[in-house]
Amino acid sequence: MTETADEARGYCEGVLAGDRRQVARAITLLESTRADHRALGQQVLDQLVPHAGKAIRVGITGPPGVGKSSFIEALGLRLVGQGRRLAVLAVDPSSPVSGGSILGDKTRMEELAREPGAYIRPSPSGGTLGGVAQRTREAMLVVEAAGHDVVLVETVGVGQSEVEVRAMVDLFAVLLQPGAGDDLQGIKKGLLELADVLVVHKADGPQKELAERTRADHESALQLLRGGVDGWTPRVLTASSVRGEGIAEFWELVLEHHEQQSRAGQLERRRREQTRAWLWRLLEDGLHDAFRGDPAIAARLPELEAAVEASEITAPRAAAELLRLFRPG
Ligand SMILES: Nc1nc2c(ncn2[C@@H]2O[C@H](COP(=O)(O)OP(=O)(O)O)[C@@H](O)[C@H]2O)c(=O)[nH]1
Ligand SMILES: [Mg+2]
Repeated sequence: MTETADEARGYCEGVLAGDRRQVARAITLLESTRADHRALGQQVLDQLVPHAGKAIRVGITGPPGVGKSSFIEALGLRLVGQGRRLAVLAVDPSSPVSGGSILGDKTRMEELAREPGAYIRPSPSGGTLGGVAQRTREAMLVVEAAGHDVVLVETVGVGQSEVEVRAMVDLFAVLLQPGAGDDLQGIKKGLLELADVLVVHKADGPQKELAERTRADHESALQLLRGGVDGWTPRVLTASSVRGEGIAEFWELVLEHHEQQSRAGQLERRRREQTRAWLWRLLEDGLHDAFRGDPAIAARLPELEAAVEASEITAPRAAAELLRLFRPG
């Protein structure tokens, strides 16, 4: 017990000193499937949490190939150039255990990865989306405790992962292709509703004009969709990572949003709600697992499922009976 406490303290000291190796090791503990590793990881987290929470948390999503990694690298290099310490985390539930991930294509962030002020962590591999997102939340607390003052979370905007990421960041940015919305390749309305900032990316070369039109189209659409919610009107801008355009403007918007939301007390509210939602997510997952693992439930469930399917009993009645049988602990 004291041995573990000592071990946990060792990790914490390393993380708080900004030691990248200890940061990586602490996150690995939290991602581990071994119960003892996770228990130690949670002890480390307990001690780190008071030091976390000071970063600006930004989520970046968009369809595959829109240039998320390129944009993050361009932005990241700019930020470390300003003396900021940046962490990039990824949420990619589809990544195979082989290590493939949306950040797996290292070539694109090679330059950023070499910067001492930047820490890049690929997505935890395997597990459910919920599990992957939980690990990323924990990793975020670790990198914040290590003194990173900007955390960028990259995810692919094709499923539900963007909802998970939106629930852990202060500002959520969606990258679009020039011409998005003109056809079926356009992003879903649901994704637009999550966006605090939209970036029409690859606004360069022959696509520049189209990008500008896409920007104008989305600007009016977005104001109708989300005008004034939490005091922030979503903004749309164009950018090109290749040409380095729109990157500074994007960061200015992030700072403007941060300042405005802090002043209104909205930032704190958003984070408190996010933390409470995280608790409920964990409770729901835990209850679900306990229910599935309960012997009394396991003995009765197949029969009641069959009875519900055959309309011999209503679903509400079957659920009520099963919940009565459920005696966790
Ligand atoms: N024209 C143009 N191409 C870009 C830009 N940024 C990235 N790309 C290209 O788009 C492709 C996908 O980029 P990547 O960053 O891996 O996209 P991700 O899948 O969204 O992370 C690559 O071939 C990049 O070279 C840009 O600003 N302009
Ligand atoms: Mg990528």
